[in-house]
Amino acid sequence: MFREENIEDLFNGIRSGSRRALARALSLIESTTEPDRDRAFALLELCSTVTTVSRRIGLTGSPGVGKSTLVESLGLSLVNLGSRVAVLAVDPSSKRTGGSILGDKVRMPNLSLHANAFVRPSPSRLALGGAATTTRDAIILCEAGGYDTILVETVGVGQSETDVADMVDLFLLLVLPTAGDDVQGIKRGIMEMAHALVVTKSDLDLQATNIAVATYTGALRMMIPPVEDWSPPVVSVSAVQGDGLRNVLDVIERFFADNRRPAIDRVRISQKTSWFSAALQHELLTELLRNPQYNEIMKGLIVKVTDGGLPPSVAVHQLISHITINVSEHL
Ligand SMILES: Nc1nc2c(ncn2[C@@H]2O[C@H](COP(=O)(O)OP(=O)(O)OP(=O)(O)O)[C@@H](O)[C@H]2O)c(=O)[nH]1
Ligand SMILES: [Mg+2]
Repeated sequence: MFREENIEDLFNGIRSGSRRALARALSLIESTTEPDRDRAFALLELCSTVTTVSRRIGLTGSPGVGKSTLVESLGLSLVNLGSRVAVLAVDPSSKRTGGSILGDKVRMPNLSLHANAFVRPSPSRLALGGAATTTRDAIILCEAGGYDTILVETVGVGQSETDVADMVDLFLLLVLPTAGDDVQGIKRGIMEMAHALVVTKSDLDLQATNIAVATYTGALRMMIPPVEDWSPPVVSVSAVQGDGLRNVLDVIERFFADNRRPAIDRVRISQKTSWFSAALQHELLTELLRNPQYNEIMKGLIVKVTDGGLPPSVAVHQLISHITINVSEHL
């Protein structure tokens, strides 16, 4: 559907800051047709030549905790401070094909009207490389468009938090001011991944908020921080009233201070390595399933595994042997 458009023109459009061009480019990388995929890869290669010093910030937390509301007020503060802000949503756990439900959840009416903001509610469909891969590519496109701050909202539960933590620099975990009981409810793993905890909706109950901040601060002290030179702070905010927004902005400023850039860059390099492995695994499996010959062999092996008592490890080994023989014949 994008065949008529010249990729260099699209790239130049993105570079010139056109939101329309960026939106079209994001649809292109979500497309699953073969010609579109080739064009998307060409575009991504062009975009990866652009270096933008950026801040990639992920926000996660249970449904309704206040992620979108905070993203919107934070985004507005950041554009007023001179940043260009792009908002993306990721839902790697989602299997649905339309983006309307997700779109409803990340609307942000005020921020999306701002000239220096770009809000992309959702991938329009689950792309071939998986939603996480598409979001990573989307970050590259937004940065090529000169967006220096990328806010990624996690939508959906499950694996998504881990996926998002692996694609951003600063990972924020949002929690409700219900203190005590909640600390038990939040998975330790996700708390250990967070670079900061944000207690939301402080306007609802200031006392509960203060207790929550103290409780979470205590809980974090017992945990290993995700990076060496950073102890995760706990801050509170009312995104609706704006109280405490300064606290979150301070965390962002401190985290992205110039002297922390080398550490951030090192993390980005290791993220790229795991991104490569994840994308490779995904693509290899997709290719394998698409190939009729291997598909047949696989079906036969599955029957042997389920009915014939063939151990799965042996079956995998047999399949891999077929592939390596085939590859070496083609060399
Ligand atoms: N009182 C109060 N309500 C808030 C605040 N922030 C968000 N809310 C409300 O909480 C509800 C959920 O907010 P969202 O921002 O949509 O939460 P979310 O985490 O993005 O939700 P999902 O995307 O569905 O997981 C909405 O009704 C908001 O108006 C706040 O600071 N104070
Ligand atoms: Mg939301």
